[in-house]
Amino acid sequence: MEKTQKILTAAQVRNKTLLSFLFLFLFIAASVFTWKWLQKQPTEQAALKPLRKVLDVNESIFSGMFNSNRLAKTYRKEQAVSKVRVNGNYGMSEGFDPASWKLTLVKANGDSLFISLDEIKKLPRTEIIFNFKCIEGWSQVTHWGGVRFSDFAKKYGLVEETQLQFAGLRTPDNEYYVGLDMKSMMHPQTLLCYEMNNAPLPMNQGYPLRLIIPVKYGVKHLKRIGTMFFSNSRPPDYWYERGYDYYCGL
Ligand SMILES: Nc1nc2c(c(=O)[nH]1)N[C@H]1C(S)=C(S)[C@@H](COP(=O)(O)O)O[C@H]1N2
Ligand SMILES: [Mo]
Repeated sequence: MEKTQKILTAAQVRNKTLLSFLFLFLFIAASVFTWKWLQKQPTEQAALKPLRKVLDVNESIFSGMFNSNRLAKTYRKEQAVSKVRVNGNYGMSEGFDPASWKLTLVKANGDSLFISLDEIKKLPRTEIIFNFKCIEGWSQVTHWGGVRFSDFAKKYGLVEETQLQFAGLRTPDNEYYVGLDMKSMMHPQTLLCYEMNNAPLPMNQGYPLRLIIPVKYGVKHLKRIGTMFFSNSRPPDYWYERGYDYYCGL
């Protein structure tokens, strides 16, 4: 078959060109308008309100899809790095006395339990080697040991507590704090962690106890847990207050 070529007149070429430029102009104008409009919007938790709305909608979609049986990919021991990056030192203040540390566990009725590291070490020990991801864009395969939060909850009779929607964690000096949805806390790969690479957790990695929660980005893996509490409303969250997503799911 022979191809028929349409020959455009000079006037037609001019019209098409004008139309193209018109579309380009409209597109740029709309972008500038949207950008200016966005800048004028109020903020909510340090994020512009419309953007915060997008984060919240994403959260409701992804938390609705959350499946506790879906596990993060795990690796072999040899794949774990020996030089583990240290990132984020909020709440890791100098005056900390590890010898007098106990985990403060605030029960739903307001009573507190004070639990030593030795007691935590008596609970069933488990390990995980997974790819630790920070929202800054780096990731590392790392190896951790500790007790599953779900086993810990069983041992300490946290029945009422684990029916609440959130857990809140904070450092002993209250400088760094995170909030976590209970489904992610009860996920089988979520650990109260006291070992790294088969050795006690180093001080700068959160000694004596940190959270390891592979279904979340690094920000939520709070180092040096001081207090843990439970609630039906979102506990305060350090990076959420500075404009980041609350959920931070992977
Ligand atoms: N107490 C405390 N925990 C924290 C942080 C922090 O600043 N302070 N930073 C978080 C962030 S952003 C990341 S990526 C991981 C880094 O863990 P690492 O230092 O063991 O690599 O810790 C998280 N836990
Ligand atoms: Mo991070």
